[in-house]
Amino acid sequence: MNGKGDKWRGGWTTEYANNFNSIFNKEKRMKKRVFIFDVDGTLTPSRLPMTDEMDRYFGAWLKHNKFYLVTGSDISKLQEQMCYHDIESEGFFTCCGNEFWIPDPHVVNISAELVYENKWTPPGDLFHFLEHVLERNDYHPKTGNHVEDRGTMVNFSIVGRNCTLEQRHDYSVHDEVSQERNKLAKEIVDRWPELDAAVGGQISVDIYPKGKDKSQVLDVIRQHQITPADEYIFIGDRTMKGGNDYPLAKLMDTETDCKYYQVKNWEETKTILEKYAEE
Ligand code: M1P
Repeated sequence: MNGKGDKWRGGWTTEYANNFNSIFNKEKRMKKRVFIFDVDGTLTPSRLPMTDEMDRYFGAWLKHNKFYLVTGSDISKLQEQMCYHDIESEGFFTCCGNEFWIPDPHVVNISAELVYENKWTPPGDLFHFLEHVLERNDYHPKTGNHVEDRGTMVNFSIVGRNCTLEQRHDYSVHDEVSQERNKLAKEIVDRWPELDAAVGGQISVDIYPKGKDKSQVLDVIRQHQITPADEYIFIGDRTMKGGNDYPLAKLMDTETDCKYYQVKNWEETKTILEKYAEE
C-alpha cells in the first residue's frame, strides 16, 4: 500500500480502511470520558488524606481527564482528604449527593460554590431510636459524637466519630464479624420505609430520605456536561448491596454509556486509571 493515491477508490481494501487514520494523518479521536469517584477507600485510605503516591499520580492524571467526586462525607472531611485536587474537579457531591459544589478558587476557605443542597429534617423519633441503639449495644469503647446531623442526611456511628484510628480499625473488624451496621441499616429501613440507610465508610451508617442517595448525581452530571460524554465511569469501594455506592452502581448498570468498578482500595483505583491511560 503506497498511500491514498494508490488505486484510489477502485482499489480500496480492508487494509486501507484499517489504516485510515494514518493514511489521512488523522489523530484517533479521543473518547470523551467522565470519571466519577467515591473518596474514602477509593481515592484515599479511610478518613485519611491521599497517600503521597496517589497524590502525585492523581495530580498528573487530572491534567488530562475530567472527573467528579461523590462522597458520603461533608465538604470539610472531603477537603481534608483530597490534597486540593477537589479544586480541579468538574464538581463534587457531598452528603451522598445531597449537596453539589462547583470549585471556585476565589471563594475564601472552601474554594467552592454550593449549587444545591437538599435540606432535610429527620423524623424526631429517629434520634430517639439511635440513642436507644447506642444504649442497647454493649460495644466498647463509645468515644462520643455518635450522631452527626449534616442538614441533608444523618450519620450514625456506634464507636463514635471521636475514635482514634486504632479504635476505628478495631470497630471495623468487629463490624465485619458481627455485621451490625448492615443489620442496623435494615432495621432503620423496616421502621421508616420512607428512609434509606447504607454502610458508607468504616464505622458508620448514612441515613437519608429514600432515593436521596448517590444515584441522584448521574442526571446532574449529564446536565452539567455541555457536550455528552461517550462514557461515564464510576469507581467506588461500596458498590455491593447495602453499601452507599450501590444505588449509583445499580443505576449505571442499566445505562449503555456507563460503567462502574468495585475496588478494595486506592491502589486498585490507580491500576484502573493506569489501564485507561494506556488506551
Ligand atoms: O465517605 C465515606 C464515609 O466516610 C465516613 O464514614 P466512616 O467514618 O464510617 O468511615 C462518613 O463521613 C460517612 O458519612 C461516609 O459515607
